[in-house]
Amino acid sequence: MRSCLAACALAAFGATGALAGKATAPSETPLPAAEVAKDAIVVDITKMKYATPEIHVKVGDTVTWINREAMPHNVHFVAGVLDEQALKGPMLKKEQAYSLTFTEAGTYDYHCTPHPFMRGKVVVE
Ligand SMILES: [Cu+2]
Repeated sequence: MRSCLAACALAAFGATGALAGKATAPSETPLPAAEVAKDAIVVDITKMKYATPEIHVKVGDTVTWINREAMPHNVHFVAGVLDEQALKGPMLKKEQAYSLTFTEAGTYDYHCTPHPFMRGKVVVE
């Protein structure tokens, strides 16, 4: 299981480039919410909202979004926010998680691709 995860992550890295300018994705593909560490910094997605729409973290922290409802959601940072290219996270089904590790201080706005009224920001201090 562990080696499969590593291989998959590595394959995704080679295929699409997991590195963005100001954040890195530990895994390009969604992970089961059950695999998220107990002490993780989590933004739940529920009722068509990011439960913590503004989250403050430190440089090097990893933020994990977990979709808690049946409607699929993602996180989408437009071009110029984290990198020259947009970072469009994978769609998360219920109880799937996606993480980003923020490597530079700043304020980074995001939204959900199919639901642009769903908005949030990560403030990296
Ligand atoms: Cu959404």
